[in-house]
Amino acid sequence: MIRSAIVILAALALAGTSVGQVAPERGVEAVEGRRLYAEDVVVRAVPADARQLLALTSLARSVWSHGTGIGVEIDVQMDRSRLPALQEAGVRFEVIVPDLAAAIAAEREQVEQAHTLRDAGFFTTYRTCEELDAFIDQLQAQYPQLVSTFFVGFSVEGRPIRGLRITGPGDAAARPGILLDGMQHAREWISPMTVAYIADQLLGRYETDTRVRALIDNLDYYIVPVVNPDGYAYTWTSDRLWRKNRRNNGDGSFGVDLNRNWPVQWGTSGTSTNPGDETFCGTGPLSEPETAQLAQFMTGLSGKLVAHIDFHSYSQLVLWPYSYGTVSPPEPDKTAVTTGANLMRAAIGKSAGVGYQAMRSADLYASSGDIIDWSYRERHNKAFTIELRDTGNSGFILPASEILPVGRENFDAVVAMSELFAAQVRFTLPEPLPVVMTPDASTSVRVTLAADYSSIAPGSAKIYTRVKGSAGIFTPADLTLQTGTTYAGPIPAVGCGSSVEYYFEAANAGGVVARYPLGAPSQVFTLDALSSSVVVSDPCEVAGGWTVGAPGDTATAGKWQCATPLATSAQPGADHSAAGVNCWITDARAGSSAGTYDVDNGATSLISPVYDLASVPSDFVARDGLITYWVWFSNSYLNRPDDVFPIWLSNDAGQSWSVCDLLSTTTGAWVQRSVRVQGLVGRTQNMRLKFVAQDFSPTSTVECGVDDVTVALLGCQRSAADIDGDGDVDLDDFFAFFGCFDTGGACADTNHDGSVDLEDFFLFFNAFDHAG
Ligand code: 0X9
Ligand code: ZN
Repeated sequence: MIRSAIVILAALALAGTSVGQVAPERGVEAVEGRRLYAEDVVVRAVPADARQLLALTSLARSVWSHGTGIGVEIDVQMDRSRLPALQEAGVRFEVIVPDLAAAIAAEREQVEQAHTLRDAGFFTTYRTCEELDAFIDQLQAQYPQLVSTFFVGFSVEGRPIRGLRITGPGDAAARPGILLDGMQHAREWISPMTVAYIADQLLGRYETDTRVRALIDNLDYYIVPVVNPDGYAYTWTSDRLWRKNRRNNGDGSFGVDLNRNWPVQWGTSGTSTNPGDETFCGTGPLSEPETAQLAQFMTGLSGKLVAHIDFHSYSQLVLWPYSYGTVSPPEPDKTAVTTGANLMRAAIGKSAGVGYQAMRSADLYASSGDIIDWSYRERHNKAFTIELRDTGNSGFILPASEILPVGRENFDAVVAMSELFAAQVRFTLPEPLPVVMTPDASTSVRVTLAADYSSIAPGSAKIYTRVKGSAGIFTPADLTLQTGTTYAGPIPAVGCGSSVEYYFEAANAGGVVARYPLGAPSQVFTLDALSSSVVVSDPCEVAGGWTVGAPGDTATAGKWQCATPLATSAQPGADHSAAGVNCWITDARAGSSAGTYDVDNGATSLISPVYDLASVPSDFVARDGLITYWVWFSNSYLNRPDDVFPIWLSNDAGQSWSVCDLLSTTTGAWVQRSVRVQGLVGRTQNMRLKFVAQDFSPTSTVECGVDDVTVALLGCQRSAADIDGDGDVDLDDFFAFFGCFDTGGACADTNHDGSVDLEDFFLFFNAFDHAG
């Protein structure tokens, strides 16, 4: 574990240096009324003691991370002339934004440029409050069946706070509601864009995406992109880095931190009673019209809301209550919010392989008066804060090119979270559902049931199945309780090439029935019965054919090697398989501690040989490809955001890649994972896998392993009567056989003995008879 080279190691703290003796504030010059921050940088540090913390906060022009503590990472904006003083105070720091003014100017140029283009998409650049309001109206006009707009109230300066409600046709009165809001903090420009993007996608996909349709038909979304319109306007006209609202505090200072103004433990932790401070909590709980009216709006929905996300930036985090102090909600809520947060984190990671971290809000830092504390405790919502990209390279000045990727990954999070909380009975999976089943053999699938504020009605837990394409009704079978709250349900045997459609159902003690997937029975899970024909079975005993390293790899230690791993608390002591001793592992050595030979300072890639999934044996009809592998993943230190383990799939020998799997939490064992190829990328003769181990933090320990990779075709044995090889036996085959038989053609040589005779005739008839 090597400390990043840009960290400046200051000399021993000089006794008696006063952090108060610094140059008078500079950089407040403005052009056209806008603050320039001409000399500012952003530094990141972990204060070792109270004195260093004081140095950091007192030298700062603005503290960018709003929880401060000894040993807690902090980003602060300061005039570069103050860096020597920081160094003198003994603070070890790194400069993460070397020229803030340039970053702001570049962003401004992009925004102005994009605004001159008539047909630029809405999400190609940041949009003003007026543009976001117009966007709400445009969505309403475009989807009048699904959207109605609402008005939350007026800001301090009299700007309207507006929202849109999305729900499907029919009576929405009984539908649970989900609230999404953004922009409590003015400088976090990515938040309203993300919230608007989610609204846009929910609507745009209603007609075509069955998951989204099921959500909108069963839920009632309330979406407020801009909670703090005054602060937001001010960041456009005057100060890009303004955080609070624009309350005139009467002492020459402006602004209340809206996310310190909510009534749970108001004014007690991580907040300031000094009006000039960035985290000023206001003169009382809900003293601000923005918070007071949003609270009133939420209360007015009287129990309809079940879940809530408050969007912020930056740090890539999914946070669950509480914020004010290190207490958790009582069960079952704690399990519900941690499940929700981890589910969102996983969904985000799957989108583009970017890691977010899930944790209790106060474990990041404690702050009171936070909206999610109130939303959870007073409105009983499963409430979350999402801190969007990035982790500090751009901070609040996130390039506009990130709007879409951030939108996409968070849209996926909202879909996952909505599905989890929409139903009264919650269904979760103890392991991924199977991706394929053996033909002619029954199997079972497992699901975990929980009922908030209630219990599962006895006898109500069922699995419904039917053969796909039969258009018949679903047949129920009991789910049987296995361990804890995990149930198993039977899937009947079907022949090769057939599929079973299924869904789960259960009622809570109140008799409210819920189904999983949410849109069942029009939306169902499908399990295909297919045989596999193994193409490659690689025990990973030798490195041959594999490639270690890819352009862009930055790891300086812990690179992949094919070897026998030596056990540490983070690394397995053996490969996975009984046969052989080697596997792929990120530096097999153990060293003096678990972190000695782990991955450090970036990513290391392992690329598989090329697999051929296009060539099919003549006695097999292929329908898909299946790649199965065993992996080990260890990620200490609270799973730092970037340190996920993505697995990528290519069908063009590595020219382009799609994420096909992602591990984000320590496995603690070798685990098997399976990926179906079709639907992700097409099946070609140029398939490759890429395993990317990454550790961006010098203080965390990451180890990854790969073993026993199996690549197979999925399909069915070709019937002797399938003359045309199209996978089914029908009249076409019947006529084709006779055509061949008449002329003695090889295609009628059913037994492949070189001659066409009566034996072939009987073999064909037997196979034809038994087919289908
Ligand atoms: O401090 C805040 O309000 C949020 N962070 S931000 O940088 N966007 O200002 C964090 C909200 C979650 N609350 C706590 N972690 N206490
Ligand atoms: Zn914020």
